[in-house]
Amino acid sequence: MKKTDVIRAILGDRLHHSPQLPAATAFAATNIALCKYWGKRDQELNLPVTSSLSISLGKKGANTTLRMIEADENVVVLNGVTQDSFSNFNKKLRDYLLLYGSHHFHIEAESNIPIAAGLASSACGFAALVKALNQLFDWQCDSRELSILARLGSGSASRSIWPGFVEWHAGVRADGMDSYGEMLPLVWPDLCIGLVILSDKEKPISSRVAMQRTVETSLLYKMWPEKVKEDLVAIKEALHTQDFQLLGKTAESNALAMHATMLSAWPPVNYCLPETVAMMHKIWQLRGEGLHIYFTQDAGPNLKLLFLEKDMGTVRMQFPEMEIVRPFSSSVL
Ligand code: 2P0
Repeated sequence: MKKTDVIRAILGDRLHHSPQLPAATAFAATNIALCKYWGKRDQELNLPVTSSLSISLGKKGANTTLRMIEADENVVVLNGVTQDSFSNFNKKLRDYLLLYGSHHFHIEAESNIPIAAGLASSACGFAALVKALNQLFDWQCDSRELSILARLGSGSASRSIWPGFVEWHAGVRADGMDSYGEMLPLVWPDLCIGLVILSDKEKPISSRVAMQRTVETSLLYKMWPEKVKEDLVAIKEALHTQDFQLLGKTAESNALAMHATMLSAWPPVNYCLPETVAMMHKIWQLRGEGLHIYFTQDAGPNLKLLFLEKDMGTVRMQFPEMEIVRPFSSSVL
């Protein structure tokens, strides 16, 4: 099945709407997975092997303004800088927008997430773009449909349609109509996420390539669906009972298990730098001394810290360069 088949099935005749507004603007927060998405059952539609669960980062994300233009190509402006039409960023957008027809757009994207922090900029980028398209063409899609459309751009974008805690259901259908993000009706006001940037170098291997290699060659990957199943139950219990230690332990263990599947792929994939490992040891030492702090790691060397507001002062002293996000108060400290 192709992406265009899915888009036709969702939009039907609405695919032929002309713009109903001169321009449309939409925001989507970026998200960090507490239980990770690693591996696809369908590469074309970005259908995952397992479900995953994330937290959206409040006001940290992408704000995208879209208008249709009479031109031979899109004009893409990212944080005030017009992008080269041959850039990867431009190509990804062009390929995605072509799925909806041969129109061209002026796209202005503003992102307030730290550059190169490994904060899934494609997740909030595609989610904001889909929301803006929905408004511009007055498709009146619901959040489930928007999540499916965003997934076609990037898997993790399916979760960025929503704020708060979001579960992306893996689904079983070949057309992916049951594979979408859904917000969990839970809040955790004193939950803090610390963003620590250890390196801003481009990652050596894209997550798309790394996850496929892991699925194809890692013996440990066979255990990954079982691990996710257990972790999803534990994380949901932790969220319902506000058991921070259960949340932190499960999220950290899930991230480490994901990286273990990559290390056992061939050729091996290792996103850690020496600084990453040193920081893990520092976190484990602080935890040994009684501080309730945990980490998670995505497809890059930077760690994201999980802790509660009561420990913010101590954590900040240990990691002075860290940016702190409180997803439920939407304020950046
Ligand atoms: C996640 N990551 O759950 C996992 C953990 C990275 C590590 O989703 O190929 O950019 O576009 O579907 O969504 C990053 O992968 O990959 C990702 P595609 P995506 O957040």
